[in-house]
Amino acid sequence: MPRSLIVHENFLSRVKARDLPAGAPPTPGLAPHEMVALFRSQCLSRALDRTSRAMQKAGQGFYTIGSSGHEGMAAVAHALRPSDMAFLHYRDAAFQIARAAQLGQSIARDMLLSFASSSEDPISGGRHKVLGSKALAIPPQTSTIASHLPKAVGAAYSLGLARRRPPEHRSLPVDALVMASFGDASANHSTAQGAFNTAGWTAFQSVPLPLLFVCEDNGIGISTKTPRGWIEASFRARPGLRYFRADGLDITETYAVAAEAADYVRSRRKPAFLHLRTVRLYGHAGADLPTTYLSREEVEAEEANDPLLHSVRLMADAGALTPDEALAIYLETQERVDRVAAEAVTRPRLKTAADVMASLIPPPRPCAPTNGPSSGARAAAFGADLKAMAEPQPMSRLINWALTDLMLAHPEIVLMGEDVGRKGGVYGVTQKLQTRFGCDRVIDTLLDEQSILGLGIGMAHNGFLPIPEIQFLAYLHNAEDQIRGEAATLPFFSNGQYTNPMVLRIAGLGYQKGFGGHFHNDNSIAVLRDIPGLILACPSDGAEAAMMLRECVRLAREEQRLVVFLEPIALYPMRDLTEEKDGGWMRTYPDRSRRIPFGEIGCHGEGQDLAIVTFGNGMYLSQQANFTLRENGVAARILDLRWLAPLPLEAMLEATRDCRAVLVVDECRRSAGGPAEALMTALAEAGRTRIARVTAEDSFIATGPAYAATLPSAAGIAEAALALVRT
Ligand SMILES: Cc1ncc(C[n+]2csc(CCOP(=O)(O)OP(=O)(O)O)c2C)c(N)n1
Ligand SMILES: [Mg+2]
Repeated sequence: MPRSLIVHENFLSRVKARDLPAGAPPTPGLAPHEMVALFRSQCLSRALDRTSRAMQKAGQGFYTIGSSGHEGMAAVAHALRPSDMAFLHYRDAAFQIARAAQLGQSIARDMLLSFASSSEDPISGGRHKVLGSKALAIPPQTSTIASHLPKAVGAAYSLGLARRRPPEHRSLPVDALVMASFGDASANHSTAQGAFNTAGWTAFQSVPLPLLFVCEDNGIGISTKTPRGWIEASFRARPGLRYFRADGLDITETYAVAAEAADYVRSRRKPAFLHLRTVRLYGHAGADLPTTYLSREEVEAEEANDPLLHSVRLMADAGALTPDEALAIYLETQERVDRVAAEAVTRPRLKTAADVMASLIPPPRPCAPTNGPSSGARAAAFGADLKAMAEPQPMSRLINWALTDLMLAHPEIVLMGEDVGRKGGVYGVTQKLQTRFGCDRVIDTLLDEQSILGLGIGMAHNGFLPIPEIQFLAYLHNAEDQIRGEAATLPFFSNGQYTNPMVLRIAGLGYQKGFGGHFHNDNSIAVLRDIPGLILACPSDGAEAAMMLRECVRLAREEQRLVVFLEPIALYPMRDLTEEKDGGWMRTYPDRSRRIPFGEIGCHGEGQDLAIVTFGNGMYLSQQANFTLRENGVAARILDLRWLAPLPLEAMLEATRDCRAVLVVDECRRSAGGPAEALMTALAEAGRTRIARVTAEDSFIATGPAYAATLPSAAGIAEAALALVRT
């Protein structure tokens, strides 16, 4: 017999026999009608679990991870306000149901539509069985363990800043708190540990962070037990994080302790950790049989502690409801859910690729028009730099000025990253910005890339426009799930209702002379190119960088896009093109009104013998190679792709149509997801035959004299170009 049926039969027979589990008397705090309301939420959660399994069996439901045993979360919801943003553990159906009840809504049908993957599912539009609701301030979660915790820290941080500087698209009330729940095994994940540490680190400095962590401790993660006492031992005394503990099987105690914790978090504006004991009924998920790794006695002991049975006892003790009345609610809830489910499975489902992909790209949002800063505000911010604007400058300086103008124009922009503030960045790109805009808007974060990205995502949830920085591309990789798994999927799984627009600046790519080796010269962008919906921009000179950055901010601010702005480190200080002091790679600051539209490529020259298609450092090297080509009578044009994801393939084909040959120059690795692969494919598919490519080797980058040995060179480009035109 399936465990779900055993638990159900147990409930019926034990309630009928008044054989209820022992426990403490009700903790005062909940009125009788509140207890009954919470019990109703618990019953609905339980019924939905059972129905989801039945739906799956009938081929009408597709995902059955359940909440049975965790229904005490209804009492946590009751202790919070429905506007407190909640990033939920996947077992928190009871929380969502109880929150809906706070607003007088029933959410059963919505959730059944989600189980049925119906396109009418209000949260994901049929893309996943997720908890979530825009009206209930519950963003949908991916199933990646703990990955929602860094952004919960970010959202909580945003509350303090929003008090001082409310952004135009603010979504959270001034006195809100943020809640994030997770399992006991998840608490060990490095992502979770990073979030606890960041919360503690922040609170330790008395920076406001109204964040309630809720650990639902059922003692196990799939089949691996959490050592007894581990959660309490590790969280009882963490700096900056107040520990609370409650028995999640008892709704009255859970409510009382959660209310106390919420009050602490809200009034002190400090983070707390609520440790809630729960049980896990039915095993981990649909196909999991707990008896294959736990003894029958262990499984039965958990089942004997069914929280619904505890609620029946507590309500009887409090005189709120008799066991027979409780039983009637349980049965009638199940009947109602079955009835609604029978209708939900008849609703339409997603069918085509276009249906599925409709929410990959978030909808635009209206933004208040801005005329930009007054000349007085600019003069005050730029100071002596204003004069220097008439002179050609290297890229790092022009990016700094573009950031300054953007921050003057858009008060909701906030920068965050390691060393971006006081030091002004490793390469000085963010120099003076903290002096210009204050510590609130240029945040020196702690050293944790997941926390930096989580801060950005969380702040975007509350209407800020984050511009986080990752110090070097190689260090994106230990945090990339925050972009790949979280930021990029949010519009998709919320049917465009939740977004986290941002412009993520990353210093990257190779060619730094005498510095770094691989970890400071990472030339792989494969992990950014394959993320649906993400825009990847890469400028090649300072003026382009300024104009592209403006477009990136517009894309994030107005179109809610997730944008990565990849800054070629080696070109930051570049002044000369071919000879010392020729100043050939410096540019003057383009007027504030000038932007380069998304998808527009750059075209240098009109030669028809050859088109060189490239980007970033490849632009610089190809311009050098062009001198050799001209000497050899080859008329070339050089195309700057600028946008590496999605690649502007149509524009590239159009711009090379009248050229006799096309050479792709790609500083990424030859067979590792660099743009050249897609470009060569597009050219071949378009019937172009005289095509070739120059790429980096499939290698990491060395330090010292061989720093560029594995990368395309100007000489190599010229050689490949001449070979191609002479074929
Ligand atoms: C990063 C990541 N690794 C592995 C998994 C697979 N997985 C899903 S749930 C789970 C166990 C989680 O246990 P716990 O946090 O205690 O939550 P519970 O299911 O017990 O409520 C694992 C390993 C995952 N979803 N994400
Ligand atoms: Mg667990």
